Amino acid sequence: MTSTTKTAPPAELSVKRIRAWSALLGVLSAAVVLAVAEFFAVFISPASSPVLAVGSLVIDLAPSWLKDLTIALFGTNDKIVLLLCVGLLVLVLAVVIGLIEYARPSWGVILLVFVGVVATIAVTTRAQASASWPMPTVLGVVAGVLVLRLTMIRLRRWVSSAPAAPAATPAGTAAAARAASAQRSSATPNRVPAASRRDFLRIVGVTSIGAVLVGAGARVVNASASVVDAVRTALTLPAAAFPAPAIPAGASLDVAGISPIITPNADFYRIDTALVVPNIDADEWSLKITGMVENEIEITFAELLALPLVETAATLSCVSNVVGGDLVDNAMWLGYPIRELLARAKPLAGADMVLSRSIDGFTASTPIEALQEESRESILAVGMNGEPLPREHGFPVRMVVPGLYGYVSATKWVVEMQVTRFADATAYWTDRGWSAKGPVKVQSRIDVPASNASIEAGTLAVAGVAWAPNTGVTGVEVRVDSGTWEPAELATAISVDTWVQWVYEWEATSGNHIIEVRATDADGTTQSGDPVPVVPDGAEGWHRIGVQVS
Ligand SMILES: Nc1nc2c(c(=O)[nH]1)N[C@H]1C(S)=C(S)[C@@H](COP(=O)(O)O)O[C@H]1N2
Ligand SMILES: [Mo]
Repeated sequence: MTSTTKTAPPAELSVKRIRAWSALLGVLSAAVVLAVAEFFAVFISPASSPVLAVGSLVIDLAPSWLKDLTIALFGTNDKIVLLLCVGLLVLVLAVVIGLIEYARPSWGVILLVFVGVVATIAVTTRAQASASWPMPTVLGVVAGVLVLRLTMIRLRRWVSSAPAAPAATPAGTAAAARAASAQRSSATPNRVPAASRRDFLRIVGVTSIGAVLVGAGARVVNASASVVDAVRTALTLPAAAFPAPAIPAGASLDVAGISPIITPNADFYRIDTALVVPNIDADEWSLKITGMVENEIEITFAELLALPLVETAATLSCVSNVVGGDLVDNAMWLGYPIRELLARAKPLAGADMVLSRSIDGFTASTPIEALQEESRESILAVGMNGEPLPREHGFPVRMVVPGLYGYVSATKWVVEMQVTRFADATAYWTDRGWSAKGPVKVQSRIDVPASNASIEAGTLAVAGVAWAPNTGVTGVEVRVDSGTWEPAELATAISVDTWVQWVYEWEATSGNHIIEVRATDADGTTQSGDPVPVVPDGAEGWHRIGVQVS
């Protein structure tokens, strides 16, 4: 190496400098991979970021003697050592990728993609991984490949336009020198060296700054999300002072493909306006009751958990749920009755609405009586199916009001309840054309058979769920090909607040058939067959499917 520096005149680009730049472009591409992956992990899950996933995979795969040795050597710093090792490995790989890509175009890209595939496997094999988890890594690698290619093209242009470096190169750099001279001989001769150099430096500068800003910003967000996740995982909720009665033995029908009576958290539908799920430190959280009250009150998370909590099942549904849609689910919630808190705050006469506010500014307008009635278990929920609320479902605290659509009642990440009047305030979706009040309409859905299914003639279970939360479903009927409505068998509902499973034994004969369902609630309201769109206060109509029987 020494001879290059000694013998070369102050040429624009010595082989040594070309190699240094190539190595740097490898590092830059790796930085772009990580920054872009970190950025998309913000929207998917902090744990889908490839760096941590690779670290975790290494921990899983490392032989136990190595783990023991690391712990023996570094004690509780073993994780930091591991991350440093992964970081060092990434750096070395990045340098190699850059050098190879310059000497043998496309080989660096291939190595980068290969490393990307390994990282994607690491992400996909994490225990909690969902289908979307590989996306940040894949998008990161795509961006990294683009940057590697585009910067290399500009480096080559610069090299080819620069005055030739001296031929004298030590054996070790022969390949790079060959590549450089090959580049020169095929170069477009009319490029001005200064312009190509400027071009190259500009793309390197802009990409570096972008990668650092995006990567660091996204890392900070992901780190705080990880902290909240860790706090949430470590949290043990108190037992309910008023546990829910056992789920009735007859609540679940034995029909393959029917919606389970309790929706697992991972499958529970999610709707909100949050681009990034808010990260709330439960210790910092508090809820204020403000507005038209005698006593404004504030309650912390610890104070809330110390109160006698109730456990109650309730079906949540979205006003945007189309007939037959899946924006409806049922969970077992743990929380404290809102009526008790309102009683402490003492609403003033004339108040008819509570405007609840999320930490991210979303608001919902709930009729105050829906929160005060003894007959309705409206709660400030802290638990969902035996766990603290998942972050995306409102950790640490949300509202759950049986019988009202989510947009007027189920505020997640709730931090304020302002007692007011419908005449004086409007909520987020009301300002966007939706109704100020949103009682849930009685609805029913066919889960099996699937729409357009091809089935064999014979006895067949047509089954699904029906719901009219806070009222209860008293009957479900099915009809085939616009024939007479036949009663379906109802399972035992957990309560009037939850959906109920139903099944209808159908003698399927060959041919194409239309199956429809309708439910009746405890007030005697039967679903109307006239279709009504979701805007402004919820869809109406019968769920209808077609099947081919052979
Ligand atoms: N903070 C906040 N809370 C919110 C919303 C929102 O956008 N932001 N959406 C509401 C709507 S429209 C519905 S249907 C329910 C959905 O709750 P889930 O995501 O837990 O199913 O949350 C409600 N609470
Ligand atoms: Mo909704």
